[in-house]
Amino acid sequence: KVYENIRYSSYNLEKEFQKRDVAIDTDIYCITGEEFSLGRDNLSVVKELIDADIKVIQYREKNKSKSEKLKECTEIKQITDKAGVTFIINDDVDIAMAIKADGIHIGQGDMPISEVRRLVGKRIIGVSTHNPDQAMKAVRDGADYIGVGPVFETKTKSNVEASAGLDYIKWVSENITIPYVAIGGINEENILLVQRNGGKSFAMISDIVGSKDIKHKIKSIRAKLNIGEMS
Ligand code: 3NM
Repeated sequence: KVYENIRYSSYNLEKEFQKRDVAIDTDIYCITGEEFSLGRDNLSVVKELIDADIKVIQYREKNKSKSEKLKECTEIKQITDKAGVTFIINDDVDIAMAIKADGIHIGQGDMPISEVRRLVGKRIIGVSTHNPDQAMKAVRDGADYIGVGPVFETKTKSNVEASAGLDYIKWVSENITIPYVAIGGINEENILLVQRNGGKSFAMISDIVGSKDIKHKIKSIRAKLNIGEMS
């Protein structure tokens, strides 16, 4: 897939969108997933992430009840607040509001962005996108940042779209003016490839929460990213 010639490439987004100051610029954006966490619960994983100096954490749980999620998010919010870490909730706008989360992340099938904005006010809104059309629409509709993926094949998300590949992240890096986060199948082995194709922030689940030593994993990913920046 080559997106270079598509009609949007000369589209001037700045005219339509006033860039917001978003606390989302980070190197590694960690997402929870208890079923991949080697028996550890989300709370202890979050503590390890904070200990490893992760600055943005998203709570994502597809198999828990609303009340379980609310309880967990309430506890996590106390820790992230103390640590000055940005805490984003996946999908559940009501939980995000109840715990005063920093932001909400929604997918393509969820509520329209305008409706979410009406509910969450100035909180961060992130939107998953899988192609340039969706990226352009999310920007026009007022997303604060977009997810860009799946870059590679992933087993973590069910019903995931076919992988969007490195061309899509490259297109976003050249055409989109709001923060963006690469996602989907990213790991320590392939992260440099994503960086070389325009990736700046990298959202990861399984390679991080699924590693025995989370702190060590993050340290070695960061070492790779630093080398990539220098070369
Ligand atoms: N969203 P892992 S891919 C939650 O493309 C999610 O929007 C995706 O998990 C998207 O790092 C994905 O284990 C799963 O591949 C990411």
